[in-house]
Amino acid sequence: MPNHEDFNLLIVDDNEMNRDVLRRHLVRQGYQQILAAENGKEALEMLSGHNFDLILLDIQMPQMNGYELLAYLKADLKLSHIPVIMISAVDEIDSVVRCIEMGAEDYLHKPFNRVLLKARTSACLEKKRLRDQEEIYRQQLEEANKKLAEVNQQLEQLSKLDGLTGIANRRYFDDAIAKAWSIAVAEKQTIALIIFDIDFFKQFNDAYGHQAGDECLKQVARVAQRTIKRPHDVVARYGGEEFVVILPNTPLSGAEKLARELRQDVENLQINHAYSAASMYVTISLGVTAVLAGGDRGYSEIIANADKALFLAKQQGKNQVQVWHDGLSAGLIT
Ligand code: GH3
Ligand code: MG
Repeated sequence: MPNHEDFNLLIVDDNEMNRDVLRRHLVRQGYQQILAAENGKEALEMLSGHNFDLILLDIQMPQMNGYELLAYLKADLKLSHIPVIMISAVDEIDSVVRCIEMGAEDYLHKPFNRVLLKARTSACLEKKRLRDQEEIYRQQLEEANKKLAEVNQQLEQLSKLDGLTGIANRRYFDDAIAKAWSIAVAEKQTIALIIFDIDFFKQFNDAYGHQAGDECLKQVARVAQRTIKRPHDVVARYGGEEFVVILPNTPLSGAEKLARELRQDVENLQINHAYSAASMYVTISLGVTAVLAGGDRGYSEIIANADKALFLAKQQGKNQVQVWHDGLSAGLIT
């Protein structure tokens, strides 16, 4: 609980004697930081340079009277939170009601009762302190929630990335293919899929070590990302040394072309592989398929078909592209 001396008080009254009497009372109650203004204009100047916790405001003043200043304060977002106690010789119920309706916290009649002044002043300040504290907690909570949302977003991102290669992982792929498929169905578009797998990778690991194997996976992932570059395309590590590419709104011919480029790009990396029967370098085999989304088809069908094409590519000697469309393999394309 703060001490009385921590509060900043502002007295607004055109009568010097009134100001002094009020100030003396407040000082006796323990308040130390008290400023006084003799009219509305001076009060507004003080308000722009200080943070006040309470304003004790006279009603009858020349130029800007207490009602006008009160209206001004309550209309200003930066000042409206400061409690105002009206102090007036006007002892009319209408005036009290008017001030309370305008947002004054309380009302005291002049000449005021010292005990009442003390009780109302400290009640107002305590309410203000609680409101300020609440506002600080609200801001802290808001800040904490913002940070939490950022961390959650980062976690969500990380949970969808493959730890070794940094590209999308299987989980990301599972979500992405479902989304891409429903868009393709809605737009009546063709969606293509490439699944590819490093040839003789077991032999590569056995011969050059697991670390070299990891490095090779990273390089292949990088090259795939470089080759597949449309914003909605997705390259993901499907598992082990197998990768998958989603190509939304892409015809089979386009997907074949990309698959051939990809095969060439990987071979062009010229990662030595003396134990491959397909090439002197690390190579990949690719299965490609494309389908017009819709009807009673689901996306599991294109995954299965691309897999079948990949199987064929492996069977036919590896380091090649095989295409699958609607149940028929189109044969060898290198
Ligand atoms: P194929 O030419 O028919 O594709 O045969 P392959 O040897 O490439 O495939 P196989 O399935 O027999 O072996 C795959 C190897 O890939 C075995 C496994 O040790 C390796 N592998 C899978 N994931 C990783 C990885 O994260 N890092 C490394 N270094 N090797 C991996
Ligand atoms: Mg392999």
